[in-house]
Amino acid sequence: MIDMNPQPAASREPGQTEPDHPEPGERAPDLGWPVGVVSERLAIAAPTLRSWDRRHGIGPSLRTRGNHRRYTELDIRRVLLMSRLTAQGVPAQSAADSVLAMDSGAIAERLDGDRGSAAPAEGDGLGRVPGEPGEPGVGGARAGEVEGSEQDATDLVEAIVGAARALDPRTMALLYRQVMRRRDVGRAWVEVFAPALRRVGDLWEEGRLGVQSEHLTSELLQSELRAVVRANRLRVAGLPVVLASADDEQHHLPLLALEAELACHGVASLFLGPRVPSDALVSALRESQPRAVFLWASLARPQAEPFWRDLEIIDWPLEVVIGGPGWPDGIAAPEGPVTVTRAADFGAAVTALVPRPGASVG
Ligand code: B12
Repeated sequence: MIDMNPQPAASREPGQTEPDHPEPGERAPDLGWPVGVVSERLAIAAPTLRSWDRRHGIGPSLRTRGNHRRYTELDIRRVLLMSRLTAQGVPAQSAADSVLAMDSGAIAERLDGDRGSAAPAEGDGLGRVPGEPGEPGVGGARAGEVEGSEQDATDLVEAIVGAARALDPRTMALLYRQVMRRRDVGRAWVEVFAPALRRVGDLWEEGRLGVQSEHLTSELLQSELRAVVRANRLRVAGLPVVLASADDEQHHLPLLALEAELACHGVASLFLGPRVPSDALVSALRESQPRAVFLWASLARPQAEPFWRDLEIIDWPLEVVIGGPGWPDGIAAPEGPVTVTRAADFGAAVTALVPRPGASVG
């Protein structure tokens, strides 16, 4: 969390001087805060602070006699607002222009209004980054951390869509981490990632955003979700659940979200990914003999396809869980020990795939 009010700083007039190097851990000198302290306090990399100063005029208004930068509290608030605006997809120069046009009252008002939709932390100095090893069930908020609010989720969706339109991978990655710091994988997917993807898809359909933005959004999300899987790899055990997208189906982000969530539950997956030919899937099932397989389809599938008939050779109890808007109604399970159920949402799929007595799908 960003501490907005640690110790008061500037109580002298601009131009007054003080020793250049305060002792480590010492209170800020009266003149203001050095760049390293501001960097640590706001979790913004020092080179970024220097660049905002040099290029956009968002920096320290004071200098020591030795020409070292010193930030006043107002300078720090300007930086904080700059970081929020850029995180929301506002180009740096426009963000700087807005910030510099505001007086201290307007800045304070804006920052107060933004509370609860805090800017993403820069660097990895703040809180958990998905993929950090050593925590059980890594992939969600730490105990004691404030959970993301509904407003926060709406702002994050908008900010992610803004970063997609601006083709800004850095901001997008920071936003994804911000989402994952405050939520477990399931909530992150349902509250932020899926709504952001749907918005991106709608904008693409309306011709208001290029497919390159869609690619960027999904590529970076894949790395974030995979980081959760990596961090939990040593915990997973047991027979894997097979995760695959239907034949010719390129969409597979829901599989990645499921793999991450299952990993947090200690459930192993055999992740086959997008466009798995039906015959290859059936072979994989025969070789691995899983208790369950999850199949995703975003694009419309035919009512009858050979896959369902091919399942007749399965001779152990296999639960086939289908998800996604592409599956038609009324898919019938073949004769034998295979059951077919439809998961209407992410939670239903998790319930069906995590072994728990009496689990059912919606
Ligand atoms: C990212 C994306 C891509 C990426 C895929 C990257 C990847 N690795 O997955 C790329 C750029 C490659 C791509 C390609 C294409 N895409 Co595309 N894509 C999307 C996008 C933005 C997100 C896909 C996604 O993950 N959706 C999953 C969730 C977020 O959305 P949902 O399915 O609507 O969710 C519903 C339920 O499924 C449920 N739900 C949500 N999450 C979960 C999770 C689980 C586990 C469960 C069970 C349920 C569930 O809740 C929702 C209902 O309330 C969608 C937009 C969209 N609305 O989905 C378009 C979208 C799916 N794509 C679309 C199209 C047309 C294509 C292309 C055909 C474009 C083209 N001409 O090349 C190709 C597909 C080629 C192919 N053979 O598959 C259309 C499909 C329209 C249709 N129904 O036919 C969509 C809907 C965009 C649009 N609005 O028009 N795409």
